[in-house]
This record gives sequence, C-alpha cells and structure tokens, in this order.
Amino acid sequence: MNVKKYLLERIAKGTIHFTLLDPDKQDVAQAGRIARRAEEAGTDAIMIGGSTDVTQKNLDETAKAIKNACKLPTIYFPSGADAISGNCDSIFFMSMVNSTDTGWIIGEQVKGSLIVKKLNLEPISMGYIIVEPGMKVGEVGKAMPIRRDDVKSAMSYALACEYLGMSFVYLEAGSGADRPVPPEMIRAVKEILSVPLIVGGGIRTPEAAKAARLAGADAVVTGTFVERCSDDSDLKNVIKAAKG
Ligand code: 1GP
Repeated sequence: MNVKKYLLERIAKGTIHFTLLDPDKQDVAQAGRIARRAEEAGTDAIMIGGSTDVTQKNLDETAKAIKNACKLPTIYFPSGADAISGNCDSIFFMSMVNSTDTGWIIGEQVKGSLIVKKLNLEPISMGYIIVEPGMKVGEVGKAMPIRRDDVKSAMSYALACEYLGMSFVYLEAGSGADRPVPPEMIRAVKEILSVPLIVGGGIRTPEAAKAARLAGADAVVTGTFVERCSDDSDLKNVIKAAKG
C-alpha cells in the first residue's frame, strides 16, 4: 500500500482523523484493542510514536499488534533514529523546524535515512512545527514554540516547509496540551499552504475536533483522548466531529 497516496485521496474528500498510539502508554494487547476500536469508530490511519521511552522492542511489538488488530495503514511518528520499526507501513520523515537543536532538524534524519531505506519503510516528508504550550515534545525537542498569538510566524514556518518540499505540515500544541492550536492560526496557515495541514495536541472533545476541521485542518490527530476513552460512543463522536 502507498500510504501517502491513500492519505491524499482521503483528504481530497474531506478532513481525516489520525489515532496516535504511544508504545510506552499501554501494553501491546491494549494497543491492538484501541486500534481496532478506533478503526470501527472511523479513524483513517494509526500513527505510532511518543516523545519518551519508545524502544525498539516496545515499538516493534506495538506496531505488530496494531497491524494484526486492524486493516488501517500505520505511520511511525518517530522521536529519533534510535528506534525505527519495519513493522510499520510508513514513517513521517519529519523535521522539527522550530527546534534550536540541529539534531532534531536534520541530525536524527541523517542517522535514520539508510535504516528507513533498508527496512523498505515508505517515507512521508513532514514539517513539524511546535506551538505553545508545546508540552513534552517541545521540551525534549528544545523547540522555540510559536506563541499562540504569533500567527505570522506559524505561516512563515509552514510555507518554508512547503517550499523545502515537505509533503505535509503539522501544527503541534503537544500531547496533553490544555489548549489546542488556536483556530485562527490553523485558518491563516491553511490559507497560505498548498500541502495538507495536520493539527494535533490537546484535542479531546467533539467541539475541539470540529473547530480544528472548520478552521481548515486536513487531518486531526488525537492521542491521549483515544488512549483513555472507554466509551465507544464518545470515541465515535470525536472522530465524527473531526471528519464532519
Ligand atoms: C501529540 O498531537 C499529538 O503529538 C496528540 O496530542 O495526546 O493531546 O491528543 P494529544
């Protein structure tokens, strides 16, 4: 399966939803069960990753369990080159463009490129932009998070990513953020961008998912909410609101 093609075809029809599962947050059987429930609730693809404690072992096992539990494409959402799994279909080959550390901008990518090739993982290029509060990923990635009211910087970073040839741009408020990326920032970035825009961090209600979609997000990511949600109808409501 060509995952990028699959995503672009779905996005051409409307906003899509990504379920993000962190291998460090649950055991493998549970990861498989969540992926299956998310698939039944209408999610479009499973992203696998986390900012800390992703090991080759928990990544390999989680990716395999998810693959066995559902038919959706899987995309590795890496936190570095130390763990990369051939059990995923593809990898967001991404750069944290507002990091202050070249390691997160190009260093890990250089370490990982030959491994990605060897594993025959489909690389999907993505510009990753951290917005306040930024949370753990902003801290670990030594980001200079974009201020929530600094819409112009978000637009400049996003367009720079497109001009550098990245296929997707991701505005990230950070997992568990108390406030998602502001809709006015999503709207302004979407207006200037020709490549699909992914938005995530702190989205855990149908209202927040709908606000991101209406502002122009092409893909809405939920991680913490899906991992913690035990009620299938709550899960469906958030995914439905993201997709419209
Ligand atoms: C983090 O944007 C994702 O990379 C998901 O964030 O866990 O807050 O949904 P949440």
